[in-house]
Amino acid sequence: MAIARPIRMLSTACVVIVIFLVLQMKRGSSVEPSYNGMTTDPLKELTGEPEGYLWRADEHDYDPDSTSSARTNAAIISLVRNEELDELIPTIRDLERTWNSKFNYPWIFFNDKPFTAEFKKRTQAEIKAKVQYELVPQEHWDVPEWIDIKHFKQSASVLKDKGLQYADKISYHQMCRWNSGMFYKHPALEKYRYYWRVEPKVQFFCDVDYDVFRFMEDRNYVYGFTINLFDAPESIPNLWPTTQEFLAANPSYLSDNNMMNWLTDDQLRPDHTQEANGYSTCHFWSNFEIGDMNFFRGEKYSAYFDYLDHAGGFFYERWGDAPVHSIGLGLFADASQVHWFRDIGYRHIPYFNCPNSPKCSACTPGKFYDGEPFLAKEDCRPSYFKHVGTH
Ligand SMILES: Nc1nc2c(ncn2[C@@H]2O[C@H](COP(=O)(O)OP(=O)(O)OP(=O)(O)O)[C@@H](O)[C@H]2O)c(=O)[nH]1
Ligand SMILES: [Mg+2]
Repeated sequence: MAIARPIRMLSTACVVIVIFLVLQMKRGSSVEPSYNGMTTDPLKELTGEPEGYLWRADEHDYDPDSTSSARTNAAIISLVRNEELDELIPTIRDLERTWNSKFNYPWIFFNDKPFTAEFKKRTQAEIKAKVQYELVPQEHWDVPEWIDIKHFKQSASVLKDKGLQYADKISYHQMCRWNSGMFYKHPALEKYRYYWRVEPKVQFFCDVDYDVFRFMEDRNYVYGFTINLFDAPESIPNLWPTTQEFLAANPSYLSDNNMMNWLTDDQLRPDHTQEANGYSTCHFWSNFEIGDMNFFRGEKYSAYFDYLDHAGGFFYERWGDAPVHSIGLGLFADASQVHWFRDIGYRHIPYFNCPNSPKCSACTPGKFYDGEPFLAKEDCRPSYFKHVGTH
């Protein structure tokens, strides 16, 4: 039976439209991966332990009370408020269960106010290793005398109107400054080299069966991260211009194998790079850090922090310790000395680092965020992997 001509024409048109749409979809999906170099998320691939020699608790002495243990000079550190105790306890349990109950590194808690007896009692009950409670010296916490409080209040109110979280909370600015350039000067940390920073409410998902501090030391790593993110450009408009002034005055500080291409990438989120005056805003999310304090105590980072501190942006803007640490590392460290701990399952709301590994449970491999879909674009790993690598 012959098909009527109009029906034949309509069918042909439908086929042409379908072919056109399929071709368009294919084109769209091939554009993004060609930039980001992340056609598949490495966290979806099976992840094992890092290569090379690893120090294990069943092969060395990690007894909490041993005076000749295999522990290197390192501590777990946490700046925390008394009122965050209930949120801190599950975090301590997570890290003790997945890692520290095997290696028994000391925990050191820091606070700008004295810890309560309840805080000490309940935290101590969760930890076999030694625990210390330290007050932050006033001269490390107080707003420096060169900061004009009236100017701070005016700028904070402008930033708050722009919707910048915590902009008008002075203690948040003090905390960011302390984490940027003060924590490693605390007398209780003087004798230590490596630290693992922990915040209340974060979660750990994977068994880690090697001594991560020895791992850092053996490979001469200066910094380890889990999550790589974009920042709010409105919090740091003058951070990059101020950094450039510092670099112009100290050109020899720039590492030969630096991460400048990651710091200044203007392809993944051009609007961010423009708003932050040349800085991509990409950073290591510093609520998780495993680092070598000798890097921060060194001449280059120390001079950089002092320069930033006197420029006033910790108060007149809302410079965070994450971009400040990251820029310092990106400029002064060797890129090969920074390590992505892909095997440490981690969450600070709303982002994850969740590897595909039999050692992990209770997180979804490769899932980056929990919440609204717009959060997906905060992931800066495509730029980091492209410019620096996945090591
Ligand atoms: N002792 C003390 N600790 C603080 C203060 N402000 C922040 N902290 C701690 O500093 C760390 C970072 O503060 P958060 O409030 O978590 O900041 P954030 O991670 O940017 O914000 P959230 O997304 O709300 O978690 C946490 O470990 C806090 O417990 C403070 O004024 N005093
Ligand atoms: Mg936090």
